[in-house]
Amino acid sequence: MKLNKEIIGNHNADLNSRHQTKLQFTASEVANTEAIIEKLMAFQIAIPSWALGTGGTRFGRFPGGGEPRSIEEKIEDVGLLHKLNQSSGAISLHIPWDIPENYQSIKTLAGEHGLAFDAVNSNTFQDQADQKHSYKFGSLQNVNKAIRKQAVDHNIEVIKHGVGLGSKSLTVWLSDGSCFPGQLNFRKAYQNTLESLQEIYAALPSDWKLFLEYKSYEPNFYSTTVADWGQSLSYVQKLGEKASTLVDLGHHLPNANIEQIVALLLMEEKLGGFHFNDSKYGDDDLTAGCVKPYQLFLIFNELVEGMDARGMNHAKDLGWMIDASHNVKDPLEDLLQSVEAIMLAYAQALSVDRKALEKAQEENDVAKAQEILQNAYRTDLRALVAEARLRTNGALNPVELFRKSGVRNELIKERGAVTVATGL
Ligand SMILES: [Mn+2]
Repeated sequence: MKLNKEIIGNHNADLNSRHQTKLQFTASEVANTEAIIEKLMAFQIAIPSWALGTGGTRFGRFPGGGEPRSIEEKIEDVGLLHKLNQSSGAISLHIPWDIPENYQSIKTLAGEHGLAFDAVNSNTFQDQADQKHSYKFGSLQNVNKAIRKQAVDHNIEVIKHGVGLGSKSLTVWLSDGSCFPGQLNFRKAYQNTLESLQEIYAALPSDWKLFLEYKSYEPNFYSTTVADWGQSLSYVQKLGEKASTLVDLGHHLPNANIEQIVALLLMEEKLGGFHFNDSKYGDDDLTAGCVKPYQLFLIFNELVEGMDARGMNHAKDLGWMIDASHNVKDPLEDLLQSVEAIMLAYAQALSVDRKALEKAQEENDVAKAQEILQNAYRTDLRALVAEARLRTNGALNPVELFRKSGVRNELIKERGAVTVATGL
């Protein structure tokens, strides 16, 4: 199903006068609204192919209707999101859940929806039906060289699929680790992993990047071989300049200072990309900004400051992706909410009075520094995010239009009430 321009135009016409009132008020409160709107218009967040269907837990899964059954339908769903918010112009594929058979036709379809292919993701945390060796005791770290080679070959195959689609980066997340003390020699596990990563790195095209994602625990509960940003940094520094660390917001131990991690990785020129989500306890994969919106703002505050310090292009120089799962919400509504929360946090960070903050820091004026940050966070900038959508022919209120135009019912009619998207 395709939302046409007329439907979006009518929706915007209905909401426009209220929107203009809010926008004028915001412009009277914030100094640089035009510059912020322009940056928001350029900013794109990749949607992962595995987040378009209902997720689940190890206890159960309660699928919704009209979920995408193929890579083509996943592209159509991301196309719908992009049409609504004009900020979801890329899709991140997961191999082997989404193996493209005909690169050209998939690329053409994505092009019709205005989508690019973001990072491709490998999977050595599950065993596939046609696979010779099991990853039960790890993949790139495995004590068995034949298993390590199988995992390396899989990653190289993922790169080939990515090249076919025009992707420019590979994200590696490893579940490797151990469940019990004594199970693993940590040093040997590190060395095996490094050697395996070096083989994958050697297969990267010259204009590609490798993102090494870390996660503190789960599925292994005693040790994880790439468990935190320090361990990821240690690997990517040894690999070379095409390798960098990927920060997934849900992959930290409770109360970790993620904004500080981000600032230091940027300083070291080793921050490659992001997986946005939110959490209360662990890797909850909740909607971005739904539990800790102030933390999301503080992270963006460091990103904007750090990228500007290095003269980086906000929209292009880092990989921005969502990594979330939806157990009880419509996945498309949830993704629209995540993108909105990310755009809002970015807008708030852009509105921070940098000169005043620097002055307060230099003078050890702690109360003033807090005032500056909280003022930016507490000023309602939703009208700026909406205005960026309006100017790019998106919808003023994407979730409302998604509901009112009956998109989900149309998808159920097309695809059926009982469909299961590939993935988690
Ligand atoms: Mn992730």
